[in-house]
Amino acid sequence: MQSLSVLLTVFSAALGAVAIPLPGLDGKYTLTAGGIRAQRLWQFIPHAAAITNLFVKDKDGVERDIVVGFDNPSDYVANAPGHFGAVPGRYTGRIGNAQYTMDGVTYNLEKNDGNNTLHSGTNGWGYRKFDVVDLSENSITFSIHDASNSSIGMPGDVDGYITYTLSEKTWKVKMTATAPQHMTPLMLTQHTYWNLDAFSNPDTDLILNHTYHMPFSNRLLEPDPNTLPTGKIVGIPAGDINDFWSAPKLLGADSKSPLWKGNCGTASGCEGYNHCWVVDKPKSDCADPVATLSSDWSGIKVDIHTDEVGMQAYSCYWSGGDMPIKKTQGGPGAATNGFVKSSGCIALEPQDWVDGINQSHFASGRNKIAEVPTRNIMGKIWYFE
Ligand SMILES: *[C@@H]1O[C@H](CO)[C@@H](O)[C@H](O)[C@H]1NC(C)=O
Ligand SMILES: *[C@@H]1O[C@H](CO)[C@@H](O)[C@H](O)[C@H]1NC(C)=O
Ligand SMILES: *[C@@H]1O[C@H](CO)[C@@H](O)[C@H](O)[C@H]1NC(C)=O
Ligand SMILES: CC(=O)N[C@H]1CO[C@H](CO)[C@@H](O)[C@@H]1O
Repeated sequence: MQSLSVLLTVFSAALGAVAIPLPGLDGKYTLTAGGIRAQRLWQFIPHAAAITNLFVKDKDGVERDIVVGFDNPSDYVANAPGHFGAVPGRYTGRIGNAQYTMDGVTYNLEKNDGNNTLHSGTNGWGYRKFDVVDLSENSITFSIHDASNSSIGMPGDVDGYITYTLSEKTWKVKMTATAPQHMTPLMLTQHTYWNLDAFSNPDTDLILNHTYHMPFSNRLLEPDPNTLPTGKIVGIPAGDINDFWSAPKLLGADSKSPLWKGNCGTASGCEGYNHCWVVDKPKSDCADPVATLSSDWSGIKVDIHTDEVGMQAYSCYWSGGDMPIKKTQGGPGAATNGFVKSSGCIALEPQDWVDGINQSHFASGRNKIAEVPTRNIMGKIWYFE
């Protein structure tokens, strides 16, 4: 079985300025690893430091582009709210009632998700063009200078660096962010949406027949009707709709349950998943993935390793059918009508606990997000064999 493994670690690095290399004619930066392919193995764009294409061979040796996105880089700009393959920042996820209090000062944010703030508002990192400050055959580093209050209500400059590095069987993502001037909310993630069949399965173009497993996650942040954590951390009994810990389970295993609709937000009737699970990983199990997504049809598997304490998974309920799939996806005989459907993909986002900036009681000092001026985020390793 092909497999991908993702490792999340903490790094600290500062990079000097270098000449900015240009992308290819298609507007994308193309990296190759280990000489497996001459071209097009993995592609990235400066908008949101996003990954656009990721080709791996399925169990029959056919190459599949297993990440969701667009052919044309300009479509990532037009569809920025979706954060396709992107790095949201400087504070990913929702902040309740678009405000938080830090050192006795209340800061007001942009309400871009009902009454809440999502991914730092409409000038968050997912809406911005990064610089490319380093490029080699198998590695690319993006940088962003996020000036104070350019995400409204977030004080102090932040400098961020995102490095993607490939080896023959791995993909690693290193994220660093530094706020030298002021305490500020800092939380990053990598926001890739997956369909491990590349929409080419003739029987289904949905994600519901993918298998998912999170062995260390038998608790989650209880969502309110608008998918904001209530502040309660609830246990997940074996057999529950949100149980992916007791055994690997098809993502659609409970799609006929009356609980399916509204499970990820009763206000919207969101069907499926959009939750932040708690990752309770014992140190002794540090080599094990915290999440595994796989598809029997393609035989492709993604293992995610992380030392973050949360795993957000969103099963694409709002993919309403108006987003065309890429030309590199949807092979002959595919079930798809050419568009990503609701429940057609899943975003997996290793990150800290959502709204921790506003939940002082969250365990293990999660509210320290406001107090730690440097927050280094994640690395991923993928491998396939
Ligand atoms: C936003 O807050 C206002 C005032 O409290 C309330 O009337 C409204 O229903 C809220 N909207 C949502 C989507 O929760
Ligand atoms: C941040 O920007 C908003 C919108 O432009 C403005 O209303 C607010 O006063 C600014 N805050 C600070 C501290 O400059
Ligand atoms: C989903 O997978 C099951 C086996 O795990 C198979 O019986 C079923 O036909 C599949 N459904 C689709 C729509 O592919
Ligand atoms: C700890 C804390 O500041 N909690 C706040 C989170 O946001 C809600 C909604 O704005 C407030 O009511 C809480 O006081």
